[in-house]
Amino acid sequence: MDMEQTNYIVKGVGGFYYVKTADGVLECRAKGIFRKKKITPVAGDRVRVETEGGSPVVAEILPRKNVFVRPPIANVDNFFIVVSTVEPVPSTLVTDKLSAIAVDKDAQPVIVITKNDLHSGDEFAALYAQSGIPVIRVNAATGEGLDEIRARLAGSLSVFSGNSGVGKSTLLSALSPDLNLETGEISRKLGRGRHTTRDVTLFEVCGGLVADTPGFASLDMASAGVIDKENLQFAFPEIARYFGQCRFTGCSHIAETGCAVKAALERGEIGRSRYESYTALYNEAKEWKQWER
Ligand SMILES: Nc1nc2c(ncn2[C@@H]2O[C@H](COP(=O)(O)OP(=O)(O)OP(=O)(O)O)[C@@H](O)[C@H]2O)c(=O)[nH]1
Ligand SMILES: [Mg+2]
Ligand SMILES: [Zn+2]
Repeated sequence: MDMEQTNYIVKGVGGFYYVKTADGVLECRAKGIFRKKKITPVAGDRVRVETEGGSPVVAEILPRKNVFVRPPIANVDNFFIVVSTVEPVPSTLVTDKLSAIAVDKDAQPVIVITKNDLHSGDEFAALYAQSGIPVIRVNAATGEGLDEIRARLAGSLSVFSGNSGVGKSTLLSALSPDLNLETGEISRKLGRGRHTTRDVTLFEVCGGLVADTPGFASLDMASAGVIDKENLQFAFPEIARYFGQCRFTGCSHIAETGCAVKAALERGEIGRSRYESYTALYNEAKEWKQWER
């Protein structure tokens, strides 16, 4: 990512794209060609801007490193999965699916556990001890964990994803107090309900770009994307480690004999909940393939 030289979309709302340029943020429409090709520009896209009838328009999207459906964002380096110890309680399946999608798209997943002041996040963190996925416990009040996150933000594009109410906006405000983001408490006073962050928006934070995103309900997870069943094993770093060691080539690591992954599971080298998520996502991918045919 080069924040100095490239124009990038900060936010897209209602057919308008806000593009950060050397001359400030421009409000742009997109050229009709995108709709014809069914390409939607998203936050994080690096773009070329032209003037059409006196107004700036997004004329071209530069090649993407990756693009996510949920949340909609492109060119992601760090995919932070924010979970809270309580209210809402974390789901291992949702967390594992998001992290697998991140790995599959060549982004670095990082799990962040908030609300450690209300309940210890140690138990949830322990599930990832062998996963190879970094876990950071934060406490916005004491500042614990914030520096570890800041160190990952510099020079890259990061996104905070996770359920509504886990504290993504609160965390971003703690990292960069002058942002003044809307969080749950404030909106409750205004009687607007819990879904406080409405759009994916990029902010310049700690020498990088960070996207705050609207939280999702766990039910939305089906639309987050599906990883091909053949590729799924590579999206779980602790499973990928055993690739090529099973008796059968093309082993699904579900029911075959001589499976190195199942042996590692029995030895305790792979977390039980992680393996359960793998099998759930494998079955999902299998059904999805049938749908497609
Ligand atoms: N006790 C405690 N409360 C927290 C912490 N982090 C966030 N909260 C509270 O949790 C509520 C939701 O926080 P938000 O930051 O708005 O959550 P969000 O993930 O941005 O939610 P959406 O924008 O709806 O996706 C607010 O009332 C916060 O004050 C924490 O570490 N400890
Ligand atoms: Mg928010
Ligand atoms: Zn196997």
